[in-house]
Amino acid sequence: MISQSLKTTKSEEIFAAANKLMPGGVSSPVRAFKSVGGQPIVFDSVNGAYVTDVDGNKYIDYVGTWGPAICGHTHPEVITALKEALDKGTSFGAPCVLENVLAEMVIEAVPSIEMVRFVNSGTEACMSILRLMRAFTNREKIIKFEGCYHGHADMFLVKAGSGVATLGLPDSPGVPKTTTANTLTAPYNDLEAVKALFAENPNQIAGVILEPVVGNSGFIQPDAGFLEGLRLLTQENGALLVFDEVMTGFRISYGGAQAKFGITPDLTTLGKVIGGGLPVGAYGGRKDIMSLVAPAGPMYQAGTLSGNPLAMTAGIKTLELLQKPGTYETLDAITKKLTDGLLKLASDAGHQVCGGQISAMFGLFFTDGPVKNYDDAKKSDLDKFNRYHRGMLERGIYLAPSQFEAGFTSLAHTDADIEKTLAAAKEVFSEI
Ligand code: KE4
Repeated sequence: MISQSLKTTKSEEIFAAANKLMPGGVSSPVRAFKSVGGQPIVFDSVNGAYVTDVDGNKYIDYVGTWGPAICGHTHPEVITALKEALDKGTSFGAPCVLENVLAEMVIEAVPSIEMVRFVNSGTEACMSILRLMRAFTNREKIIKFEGCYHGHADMFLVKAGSGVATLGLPDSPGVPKTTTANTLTAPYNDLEAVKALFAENPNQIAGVILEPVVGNSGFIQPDAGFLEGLRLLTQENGALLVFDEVMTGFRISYGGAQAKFGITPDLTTLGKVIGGGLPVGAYGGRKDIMSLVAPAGPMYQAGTLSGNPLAMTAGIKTLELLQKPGTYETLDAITKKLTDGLLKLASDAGHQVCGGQISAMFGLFFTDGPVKNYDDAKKSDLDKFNRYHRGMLERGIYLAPSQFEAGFTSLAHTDADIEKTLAAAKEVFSEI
């Protein structure tokens, strides 16, 4: 039984069958609701800010397919553009002018990117950029931060966030010790720990990769001076600074977190929003570094469907929509109203709570906080989060099914949606 109040018969039937066909019944672990308990609802369709499940229940959606749906699901202009593109083919496996168009938009928008390579997922972008960091510096060690998630490539599955944290898999079987031996970790927001790693590994660290605003340990913002400190430390040590903006890119601002905070990394990864809901990832940065990528240079990376015309079309139209004046002010205002409202209601109901938002990304923890890193996040009341998630789901509010995820709003969310969400939260906070 998924819910006392929702009719979820078809979801249960379909998910039961899925479990016989696919590991955990899902194509990606976090969707299985393992950490929040209960079974997931099975989607039938999405539109704007809403999801409809196979039993006909409608929800206000704050996951937005994990970030891509920043303009709202099935935006009519994106759908129209895709329908036109379909008639010309779904994949070319050859140069296509649409790649030039999206590349120019990305280069124009993201301060660190002088040249870009398209791939098919954030994982592909992050694994490729790791190879590039090592190729450019001729060093093998990297620094990542506990709780940050950079996709599921072996070398990143060390104290990762998102689904790894959700499932309590501190590491994953199948990852050779030799692969992660060169992955050093530090607590997020801890510059001293990073300084110590550089001192202990002189001239061996290729670079530092991080989520400039964390979404995979729950929502955690960088402390003042943290990003600036990393920029300085990497320069002082001949290492590269890499912002994984797969989640924050074109969401924190049109130029991503790097534009918002005024810190320019050497390299950047992107995904989610730039595909507008179709599979796209990208990595880019300084031209002298990107020129190493095959066939311009010796560092190999390839992909059958990379840069395909459908994904490029969805990405182009999505970024065009985001370029409209006032977009990020609108996103910030609606998300601030939601987040401030949730925090006040939780606090008024007597719960320890902290959280925040930047533009269309938000989160909260059931603890007094502050939550500055993954360890802090893990100390929050996870059981209470799970009761909160379930209570909101039963009232038609679809939140990310894990404390170790962030929430996402879109241009399709209205004041009425926020009011409805806060009304549901008021009830839930009174009973959890
Ligand atoms: P994908 O391979 O899932 O496209 O991207 C990996 C990735 C890389 N970097 C960051 C900062 C990311 O957030 C992600 C993927 N995000 C998760 C949500 N936390 C995707 C959801 C899922 O794994 O199903």
